[in-house]
Amino acid sequence: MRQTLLFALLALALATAQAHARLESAVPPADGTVTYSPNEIRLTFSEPVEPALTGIALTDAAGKKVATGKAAVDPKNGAVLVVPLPQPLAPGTYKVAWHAVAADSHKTTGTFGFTLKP
Ligand SMILES: [Cu+2]
Repeated sequence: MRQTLLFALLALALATAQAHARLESAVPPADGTVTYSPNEIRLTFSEPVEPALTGIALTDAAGKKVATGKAAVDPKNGAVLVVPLPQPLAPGTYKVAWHAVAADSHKTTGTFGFTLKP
């Protein structure tokens, strides 16, 4: 029954790998253009994320950090992180560098940009 054990281990390894929080979608959309200053940034992950260990750094085209409010998980969906933007953004290009920790404690990171062109 050695083969059964190997299959069980393989299935476990695959299940663990899939529990990483991948970014599935964002508002504003990754590499997209918006015509209004968003009042929040929403990131939808493939898995629920730990709010205390998940967040973003928002920078403008010059690489200057843009102030954001406290990131929180959407009460209706633990896989959605909501980051309020207390100040309206000036037109331009922005970069979102995100980091997320899923329930399995694995960390994932990524970046995407969006453009505000009113
Ligand atoms: Cu994981």
